[in-house]
Amino acid sequence: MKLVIAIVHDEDAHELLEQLNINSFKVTKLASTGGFLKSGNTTLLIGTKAELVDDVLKIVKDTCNTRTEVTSANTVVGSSAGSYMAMPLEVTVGGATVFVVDVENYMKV
Ligand code: 2BA
Repeated sequence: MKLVIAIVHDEDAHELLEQLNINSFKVTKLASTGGFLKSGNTTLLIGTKAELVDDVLKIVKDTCNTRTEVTSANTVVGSSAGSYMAMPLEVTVGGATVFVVDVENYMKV
C-alpha cells in the first residue's frame, strides 16, 4: 500500500478529482497554502496499491498544468543589510508536487 500526496494548483484540483474518481481511486482533498507564495493550493491524499501508483501519476501528469505566477516577495535591494522592497518575482508553479510514501498499516475501524 502506498500514499500518494499530490500538491496541485487549485484550478486543476476539480478536474483531477474527477479523473481519479472516474478511475476508482479513493481521494481526500485538503485545502493547503504554499509556504513561498503564501497562496492557496490543494493537497490530495490518494491511498492505493503499489502497482497502481503509476496509474495515479499518469492521471496527475495529464491533468495538472505548469503556470507562471508573480509574487511580490520581499527582495533585498541596495547594498546595506536590512534594505527590503516589494519587487515582483516570477516563479513557475507545478504541474504538481508529488510524494509517494509507504503505508505501514491501512485499516478502517
Ligand atoms: P509554494 O511554496 O507557494 O511555491 C510556489 C512556487 O514558488 C514553487 O513551485 C517554486 O517554483 C517557487 N518556490 C518555492 N520556494 C522557493 C524558494 N525558496 N525560492 C525560489 N522559488 C521558490 P512548485 O515547486 O511547483 O511548488 C508548488 C507548491 O508545492 C509549493 O507552493 C508548496 O506548497 C508545495 N511544495 C513544493 N515543494 C515542496 C516540498 N519539497 N515540500 C513541501 N511542499 C512543497
